[in-house]
Amino acid sequence: MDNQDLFICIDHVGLAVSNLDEAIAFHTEKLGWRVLHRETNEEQGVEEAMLGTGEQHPENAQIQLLAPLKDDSTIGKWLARNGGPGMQQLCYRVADMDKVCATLRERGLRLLYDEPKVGTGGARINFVHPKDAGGVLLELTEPPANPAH
Ligand code: MC0
Repeated sequence: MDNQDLFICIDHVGLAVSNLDEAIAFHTEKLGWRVLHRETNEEQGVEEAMLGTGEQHPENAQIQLLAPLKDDSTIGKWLARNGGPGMQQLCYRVADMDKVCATLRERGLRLLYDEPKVGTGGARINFVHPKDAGGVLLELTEPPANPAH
C-alpha cells in the first residue's frame, strides 16, 4: 500500500432490508450468494447477514443485509424514509482506523463517532457523514486481528 492510500478495498455494500430471512432467501436462491456470517448488533439496532461466494477471497467485497431490530433504529428510519429496501451504505476496509479517521478529520470530513464502535465480527467501525461524502454513507471498518468470519 502506497502512503497516499487510505483504504485497502471495498469491504462490503450494505443493503437495508425489511425482513432478513426473506432477503437471505432472495439473495441465496435467486442470486446464488452464500451466507458467510450472521449476527445481531444491538448497539447498531440491526440483525445482519454477510454474503459472499464459495471461494471468497479476503479482498472480495461482501454484501451485507441489514434488517432493523426496531422501527426507530437507523435502518428502520432509513426504510421508512426511502419507502422500502435499498442500498444504505458503502464500506471501505482500513488497516489503521485511528490514523484514517485523523486524516479524514484533518481534511474536514465529519466522522459520526469520536471513537470507533464495534461492528461485524468484532471489527472497529466508524462512518463518514453522507453529506460530506457525496451523498453516500461511508462506513470504515478495521477487521479484528482474528476475524470471526
Ligand atoms: C441519511 N441520509 C443519507 C443516509 N442516511 N444519505 C445517504 N445514505 C444514507 N444511509 C441523509 C438524509 O437523506 C438526509 O438528507 C440527511 O442525511 C439527514 O438524514 P436524517 O433522516 O436526519 O438521518 P439521521 O440524521 O437520523 O441519520 C443519518 C446518519 C445515520 C448518517 C447520521 O444513518 C447514522 O448514524 N448512520 C451510521 C450508523 C448506521 O448506519 N448503522 C446501521 C448499519 P436531506 O437532504 O434530506 O437532509 S450497522 C453496520 O453497518 C455495522 C453492523 C457494520 O457494518 O459493522
